[in-house]
This record gives sequence, C-alpha cells and structure tokens, in this order.
Amino acid sequence: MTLRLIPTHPFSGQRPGTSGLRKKVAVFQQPHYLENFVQAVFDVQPKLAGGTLVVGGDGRYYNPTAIQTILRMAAANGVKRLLVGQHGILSTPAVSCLIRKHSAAGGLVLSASHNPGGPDGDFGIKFNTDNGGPAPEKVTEAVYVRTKTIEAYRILDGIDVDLGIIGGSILGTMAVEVIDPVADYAELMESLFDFEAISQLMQDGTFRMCFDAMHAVTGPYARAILENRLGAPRGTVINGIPKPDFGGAHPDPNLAHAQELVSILNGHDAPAFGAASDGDGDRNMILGQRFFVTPSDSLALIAAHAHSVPGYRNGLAGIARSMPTSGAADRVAAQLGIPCFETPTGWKFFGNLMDAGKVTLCGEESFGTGSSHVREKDGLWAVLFWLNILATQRNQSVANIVAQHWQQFGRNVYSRHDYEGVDSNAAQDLMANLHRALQTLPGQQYGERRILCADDFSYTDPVDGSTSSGGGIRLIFDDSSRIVYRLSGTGTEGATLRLYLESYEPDPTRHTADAQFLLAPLIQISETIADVRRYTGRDQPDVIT
Ligand code: G16
Repeated sequence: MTLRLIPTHPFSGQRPGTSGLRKKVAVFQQPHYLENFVQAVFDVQPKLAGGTLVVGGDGRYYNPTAIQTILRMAAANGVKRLLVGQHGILSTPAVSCLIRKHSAAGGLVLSASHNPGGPDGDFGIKFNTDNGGPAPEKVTEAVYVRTKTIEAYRILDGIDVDLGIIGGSILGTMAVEVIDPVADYAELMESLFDFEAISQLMQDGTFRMCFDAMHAVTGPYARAILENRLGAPRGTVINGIPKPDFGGAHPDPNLAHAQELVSILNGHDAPAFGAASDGDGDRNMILGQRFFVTPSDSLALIAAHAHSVPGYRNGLAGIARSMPTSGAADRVAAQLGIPCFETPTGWKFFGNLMDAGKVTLCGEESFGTGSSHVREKDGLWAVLFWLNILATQRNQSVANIVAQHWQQFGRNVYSRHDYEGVDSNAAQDLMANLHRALQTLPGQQYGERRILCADDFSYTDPVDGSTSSGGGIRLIFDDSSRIVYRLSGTGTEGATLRLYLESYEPDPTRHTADAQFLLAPLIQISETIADVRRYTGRDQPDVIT
C-alpha cells in the first residue's frame, strides 16, 4: 500500500454549521471536497495520530464511498486504531458512546441528520472530540480556517475494507475493527433504565407501542433493544431497515414528516405510545394516543420523573436547554432546586456543562433530548426514558401524565413555525430589520402585551468563558410570553427562518386547547413586527411543530 500526498485546492464554504458540514450530495461528490475537510480535521487535531478514531454514519447515500475514503485517510494520517460500525452503520449517540467507552481521540459521523438523502439529497460530516460530543466552535472554526489554505491531503492506495464482516484487519499500520453497531450502546441503555419493568410493560398484554425508525439508522438499534431485549412484539418497529434514500422520505421525527406514525397514533385502535427517531438517531418525537408531546415538555417531564429511573435516582446536577426551547424545564429545575442553563442552539454548547458536572439533562425544542450518559442527544434514550416512566405509572396514558405535569407546573404553550428554502438575502434582510428595531421595541404595546426586552441572544460559557453571539432575536413580553426569530444553521438550500412562539398558561381549564389557538395573538404580533409574509413571500409556514 502506497501513501500518497494528493495536491488539492481549497473549496469555499466549508464552515461547519449548527452540526457539522452539510451540503448536497453532489457537492460532496466533487473530487477532493470530502478529502479536504477530513484532512483539515486531522491537521487541527494532532492527537488523532497515534490514537483511536470511531467512524460511522446513518446509512445514507454516499456513506460507503465516504467511509472507505476516510479509512484510507485515517491510516495515512497515523491513526492507530479505527472502530467502524458493520456496514458503516453507527447512530450519532452510539458514536458518542463508543468514543467514551474506548477512550478514542475522536469520531467522524457521516450524516446530514434529518435532512433527506439519496443522490439528490443531502450529505454531511461532523467531528466529535474525545469527550464524545460535537466539536466546540473553537475546533470547528479551526477546521474551517484550515480548509481555506489546504494544498494537499494524505491517503493510502489500496483495496476497500470489507465492512460487512465483524472483525479486525490492518490497513497500512492502522488496526481496523468492524464492530457490532448496537452492542455497546444497548449495554449502556440497560445500565440506565429498568429493563425488567419495561419488559413487563411490553408483555402485559394491554400495552402496545409503535416505533418509527423512518428507514434510518435507529432501525437496528430499536429492533435489538425494543423487540429482542425488551420483548415488544415483532412489528413494533416500523420502517426498521436503513435505506440510502430513507425510502424517499424526510427522516425528521415531527408531525409533518412522521406522518405514518402520526396516523397510527391518531387512528382507530391506536397503541398507547408512539415514538420516532431521525436519520442519525439523535432526535426523538414522543406521541400518545391522539396526543403530541412537545420536545420542550418532554424535557421537563423527563426531569420531573428522573427520580423514578435507576440511572438518575441519585438526582440531577442541573438542566440545560437551548435558548429557543420553552421554559417548561426551568420550572421543574426551580422546584428541584437545581440550576437551569440557557445555551445557544446546538448540542455542542452542552458539552462543557456536562463535562464540568453542572448538568445531567439537556434538551432542545428541535426534538433533541439527552443526558450526560453520552455527549450527544439521544433518540432511543428518550424513548426508553418515557417507557420507564410509563412502566412505573401503569394505567396512566401519555396524555394523563402530561396533563398532571401541566396541572402542577402550568403549561408553557409552545410552537415553532418554519419557513424553508427562503431567499437568503430576503431572510438576512428580515433579521437585519429586526436588529435595527431592537432599541425601539422595548416598551411597545401589542394588544394586551407589552415588550419588556428585546435582544440578540449571546452566551458566555460558564466553564471556559468562551462566547457565542447571534443566537437569535428574542422579544420577551410582560406576561412572560416570548417570540424568537432565528435563521437555521442546518439547511442546505436558501435560508430557513424559524419562528419560536411561547406563552405561559397557568389555568388548567385552558390546558387542553390547541397550541395554535392559544398562540394565535402572539403569531399575529410576530407577523406585525417582522413582516414575515412579505420577506418570505409565503402566506404560511412550511412546517409547524
Ligand atoms: C442540529 C443540532 C441541534 C439543533 C438542530 C437545529 O440537530 O445538533 O443542536 O437544535 O440542528 O438547528 P437549526 O435550528 O440551526 O437548524 P441535528 O439533529 O440536525 O444534528
């Protein structure tokens, strides 16, 4: 095998977004495009040479090609040991679990998460550091800076590694281990949850659930854990075989894209519990019979019930949520007497807090929930947490559990409106306009509400003092309701405008009303202030969650 130094030229736009570098497949298929980015990672992370690297992806189109390239580049860049999932499959939380368990120097995840796949779809790559979490901004920026001057990359010539067979081989001087993608992760889950109680629930004859893997990476994990270990009947997991194009669907577990699951849970003779996960297995959606649990409420509920789950019985150090996530978890934290941190959007901002032992649970409105068991959000973990709650609260429906929670804490009514594929300049103009209004908005009255403060969210990490700005425009009203405007950092076409709407409803007689109905006045205010329709050219959002 020959080590080659291949001359290359920099590509513009290789700056990682909210979660790694995401582009159309065709962009990644350009000669040297993937290689440049990977070499930049090796260049700014010298400890990968001589260390262990974990590699895997969500099974999407172009994964096999990219993985073979990365294997040869890892060998050429001096990686000592490389762990790769069988068939290249590893969910994002499984990568995090493996990095931590095997003291790896880092991991590369090949995924564009919930974005569609296939030849015309999206591809992505992200680097996770030795704590198992997404690289922090100082690392992603260093990678980006390196991509701007790169002149050559290192790669071995050679034949492909057979990823179909579990076992070891040697590539150059690097040991390659093709591993069972599920085993270590499943063992970790078993250490956190009461599998005995959950399997009794699964087999008591009255409880039924449905898990939609959306043709993505969690299929093998969910089958192994829910069906094989916990005894849920075969067929509990639907769409359980990962497909390169996710069956032509959008592997995003929300009300708009997980339609098959939603119709099962809304249908006749619906199961008691429904859940879905996304392309790379870090997101989750939780449903009851004809009932949707918002991710913000799910975080709050998980926090409130943590004492009944074995892995969390000793209590929570604290909770963290991204800024646009509702304040429901803050109310639980206050009652538990623990801190609640508000971070920018992006799981990478939770890493320091977890490493420093300041928080145990983290969550985001974007269908992400997780804990310090790994350093990524974790879809199946959230599903198992809910199953553990249901197993200890037998005879309670998901809707009842949430209703009781609202009765105790009040309801943070919440919704996100997305305008996708908007003209980038128009979206920038909308945000710039809001920026200019920040000084004049406080004090203004809109119907019964008055704006108390308006800002662009910025964050100082309490652990290392690093700062992050431009987190989104917040308008906070005197009745503690809130509007947030933000541009997504994960889209690959035009801009996606996200509008986050939240109000607080203490009155239990109004708790069952539809969120869009309760938020209607706030939605109107958000339009009046930002002129969303004019800038986006749309009459309504593309996706409402
Ligand atoms: C990623 C990040 C999350 C973030 C989400 C949405 O999730 O890991 O922290 O909340 O994107 O980000 P944005 O609003 O910028 O599109 P995933 O599941 O796509 O990796």
